[in-house]
Amino acid sequence: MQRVLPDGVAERIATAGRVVVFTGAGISAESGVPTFRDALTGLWSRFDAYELATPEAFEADPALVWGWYEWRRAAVRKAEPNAGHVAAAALQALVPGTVVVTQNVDDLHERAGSKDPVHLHGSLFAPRCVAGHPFDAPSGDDDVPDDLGPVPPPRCTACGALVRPGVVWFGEALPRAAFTAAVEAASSCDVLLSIGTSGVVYPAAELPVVATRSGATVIQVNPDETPLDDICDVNLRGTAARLLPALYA
Ligand code: BV8
Repeated sequence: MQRVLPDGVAERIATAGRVVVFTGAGISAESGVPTFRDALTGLWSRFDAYELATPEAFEADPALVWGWYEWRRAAVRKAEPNAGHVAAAALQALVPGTVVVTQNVDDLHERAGSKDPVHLHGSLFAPRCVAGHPFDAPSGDDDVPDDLGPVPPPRCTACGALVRPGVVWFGEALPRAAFTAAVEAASSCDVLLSIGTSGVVYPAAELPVVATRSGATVIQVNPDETPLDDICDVNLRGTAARLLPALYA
């Protein structure tokens, strides 16, 4: 596999002791999981993800929002990790000081073998009731139809309250421990790889800035331009599944 990095940067990565792999929805795109902005096809195409992923939307129409997340969760269950996820896990094995920090709510990093990925925005697989009690999501949802629509959310078996997706919605605080761990990793790493994120959602999008201010080399992998282009040392135009494995070739 041909090398994709300028020489100086290739050495920087090869000698890095601490690496952060910071990922967004783009790393799961080649697994067939729609990116966040594209997570609205078919019946969902008339909605805006930024409006559905809010407490207000869930309060206004719990079945609509719960149905969207069930549809997304089923899509993730049918997907497999791609070469990008596998490369992130391989990097952790090669460089033990590597931390995967993801904005994604899928479990593809885990299924590719990444150890303890930091989930800044929660998970599709950790529903809880609005009072905070964990809820065991039914595992047999592989037969969810592709055109799933609104579905009334279940009720908590402990308190009877509505069950909600275990994700961080817009206007909700990120899990303190996760964000603290992510900032700590970004501020003490030698290299931060920003993979498949549009870099528009905060405070997650601050992490590459934290890294570069701390003297790390920041490398972006994305087919498109993003607001992060200007703060990255290297912008690799291409997909995660193709370029991430090549970083260590
Ligand atoms: C909060 C879970 C405060 C739900 C998500 C400044 C500071 C702090 C907050 C703000 C701020 N400015 C604005 C805000 C408010 C807001 C925000 O950021 N708004 C944006 C729209 C401007 N932030 C919040 O509300 C956050 N909370 O600040 O709380 C607070 C504090 C105390 C007490 C109370 C409140 C919460 C933000 C989290 C929202 N939840 N996800 C769900 O998934 O449904 S965010 C969601 O959108 C994703 O998780 C992801 O983070 C984001 C989308 O970004 P990407 O992952 O990048 O995906 P996207 O589709 O956009 O882009 C994909 C990219 O991949 C593209 O660039 C594409 O080119 C590329 N790509 C495509 N294919 C490939 C590829 N790349 C590589 N390979 C490929 N094959």
